[in-house]
Parts: sequence; structure tokens; C-alpha cells
Amino acid sequence: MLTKKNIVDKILENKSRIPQQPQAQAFAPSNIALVKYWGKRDIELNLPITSSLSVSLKEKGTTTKLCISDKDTLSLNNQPIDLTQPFAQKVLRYLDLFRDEKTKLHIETTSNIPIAAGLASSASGFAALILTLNELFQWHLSRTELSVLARLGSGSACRSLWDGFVEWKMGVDQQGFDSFGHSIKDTWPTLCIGLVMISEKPKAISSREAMAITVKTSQLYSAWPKQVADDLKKIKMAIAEQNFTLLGSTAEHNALSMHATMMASQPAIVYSQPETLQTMSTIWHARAQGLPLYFTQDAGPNVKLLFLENDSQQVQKIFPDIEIISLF
Ligand code: 2P0
Repeated sequence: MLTKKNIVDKILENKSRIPQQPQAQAFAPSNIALVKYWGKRDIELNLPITSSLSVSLKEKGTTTKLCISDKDTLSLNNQPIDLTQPFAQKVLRYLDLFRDEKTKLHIETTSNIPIAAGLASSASGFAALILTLNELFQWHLSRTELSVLARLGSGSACRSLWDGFVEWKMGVDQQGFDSFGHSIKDTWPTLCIGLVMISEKPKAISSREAMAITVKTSQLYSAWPKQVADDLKKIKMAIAEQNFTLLGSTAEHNALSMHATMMASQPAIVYSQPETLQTMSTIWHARAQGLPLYFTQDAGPNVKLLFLENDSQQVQKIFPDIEIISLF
């Protein structure tokens, strides 16, 4: 079996494993998938069964600072984190792929999005971490190489290396050297995302675990790869033609289909809460009244509204508490 270490060693051949400067810092945006990544063909390397496509949240994401230190320490949003905690273990195991044994680091990570609430915080987290390592060790790697390395931390992190629309091509290589994000050049300055926060609590089941159960046990999963292929074509066409109805309806249908595959798993995986369904119902009602408002939902109960800038006021009338996120 190929390990993460095998892949890192190939990419970092002849590159330094010790810091070249005392500290470094970088930011990476979070991203929301319009066509979702759900299911792996290689669990160790986070290689997906399908491609996916996201939009980055521009200023919402994670800033990571790494400083050389005499021992490892970690803080999250200025709170020290016990290194035995699963979050710290995940970060340290990832760092160990890249550094020599003597290098100890103080890791400061701050995020302006709720952690573990289905808002893709691990995506921006690992993307920021690999960008910071690239600086600290002065590797001068390309965005594509960094995307491959970010994927080893968390699949969706490979899409957080760029602003705007990003496609993650699944690739076919066993080692995953052709499985990385690439930026789609088209912009859409009037496209908006609104966050309807239903819960900030950490999810009951990680998406990593939920994906594995879905692939293994859901009979509906066999229909998913074909749907993703169809949805990707539609979303790319929608972006190229700035066709908002096509973008919104495709993203909404893709998210609901992903959740349907999960609900058909054994045990069933249900991320929605009563308020999630209530929010969907409100959206469908508004749409029936003529408002072009759509949604997407990730591995959590929160709902992300999709709408155009011109409709912001109308949307805020219905959802007064939403946070509107600029994308371009
Ligand atoms: C996505 N999600 O495309 C999908 C939609 C959640 C629902 O990517 O195991 O944290 O680290 O590769 O990237 C969340 O999964 O999973 C995710 P790992 P990741 O955004």
C-alpha cells in the first residue's frame, strides 16, 4: 500500500526538511462545493471516486503561523490545545510527514469560520498549513504540487489553494499525482453565499467516517458517480454562461442527492436537523413566489444559500440573521 509518506518523499525529493527562516504565516480560504466530493477510492491518500467543484469564500478561512520552538505547541483561535486531542494529533501527524525529527514548532491557527460545523474548516486549515510550510522550508513548490500535498491532509483542502471557482479532477493515477485542484478562470462578482447557522456544535460523525460508511453500505451510492459527471457539466456550463438558475438548481440537486446516498446507508447518516428542513421549505416557498434562491448543504445541519447580489435585500428579509459572504 502506498503511504502519504511515500508521496511526500517523491514531491520533496532534494528539498529541505528543516526550516529556512524562524517563522512563516499564510492564509487559505474555506471553500463550498457546488458539486460535492463524497467517497474515496483510496482512504490513505484521500483519492476521490469523483471529481468535484467548489467556490472559495475569499476572506473566510484559516490563517496559520509556524514558529521554530524547542517543543511542539498548538493554539486554535488563541486557545492552547492539548496535544493529545484528536485535532492536535491530526495536525502533528501531518507535520511529521514534512519535517525532520529535531524540528519542533509552535503552531498558531486562527479561523474566522466555525470549526467543525460543516463549513469546511479542515479544508482551509490544511491548505493554510501547507502554504505556511512551503514558506518556512522555502520549497518553492507550485500551487499544483501544494494542492496534492494539501489533499493528503484533507481531500477538500486541495481546492482551497485558489480563490474563485476550483475544480478538483479526480485523476486516475494510483499515487494521486493527477488528483489536484485547478482554478476556473471565470469570475461571477454578483454571486453570493449566505450562511444560515443552525448549529455550531461539532458533528456527531466525521465526514471521513460518513463517506466510508456510505461507499460501503449505501445501494444508492452506485448512482452517484454518474450524477456527479452530469452535474459537473451543468455547473461548468452555468458558470461559463452566467446562468444562475442552472447553477442554483444543479448545486441544490447535487447536495440533496449526496444526502440521499447517506440516508440510505446502514447505519443511516442524517446531518439535517428539523430546522434544516424548515429552512429548505422556506427557500422552496420563496422560490415558488419568484425569488431565485437556492441552497447547498455539506456534512452538517447548516444551510448555505445561493443567490445574486440584486436579491440580497429580499433574501435578508426572509433570513434576517444570515451572514453574507463575498466570493469575488
Ligand atoms: C465537499 N465534503 O465536497 C464535501 C461535501 C463534505 C460534504 O469534502 O476525509 O474533510 O479529509 O478527505 O475533505 C468534507 O470532507 O474529508 C467534504 P477528508 P473532507 O466539500
